[in-house]
Amino acid sequence: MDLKLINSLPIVSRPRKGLLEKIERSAPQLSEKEQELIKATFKTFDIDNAGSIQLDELKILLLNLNIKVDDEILEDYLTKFYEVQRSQVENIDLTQLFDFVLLILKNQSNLFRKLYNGEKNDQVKLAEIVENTHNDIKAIFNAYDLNQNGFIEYEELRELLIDLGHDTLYIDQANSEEAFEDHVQETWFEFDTNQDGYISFEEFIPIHTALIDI
Ligand SMILES: [Ca+2]
Ligand SMILES: [Ca+2]
Repeated sequence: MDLKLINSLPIVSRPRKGLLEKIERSAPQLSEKEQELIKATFKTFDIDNAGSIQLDELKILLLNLNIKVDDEILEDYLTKFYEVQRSQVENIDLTQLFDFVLLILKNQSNLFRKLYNGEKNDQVKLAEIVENTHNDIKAIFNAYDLNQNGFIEYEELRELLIDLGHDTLYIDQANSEEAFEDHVQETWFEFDTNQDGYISFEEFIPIHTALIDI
């Protein structure tokens, strides 16, 4: 693409921050499905029915929940957990385990949490995920790559923005149906940086920072 063409492209501002800030982060809580799963897994580890399991079993237990956490990251979570518990416990009961899993899940973006809870579709494989942010973004990317061609197209981006609640937000704010469509278009032009009609994974990463993980 030559410079002249680039200069003739519309200058698109970032989505207005003030509006985005109005999208409330829902208070993270474990869904019933998550609680049931954790409870069942906890029971299989609590062999003597003591109502608690040893912390050194935690990593394997988490793996059973399809939550893959690096040793180093697990240490960080444990440190945080001890701070909340105000002691360095050796055993963990079910309530504490709920808190611990929630602590991990809280570090995921809201959209990711929706996907995790199967609200969107089953394309997100839990095991791929909690490991790190990159996988988290990849999982969201894959979930919205509805036709699975390795790119996000216009309609797929629109779908993502709807799931983020931007349709209601923009329509209410401007009291016009078109406001949301304008927003989709602006977002599209801003993030399809090489203007090839597709948003690649590399182009998608800034979307995550700007829109999703807020
Ligand atoms: Ca696609
Ligand atoms: Ca592109």
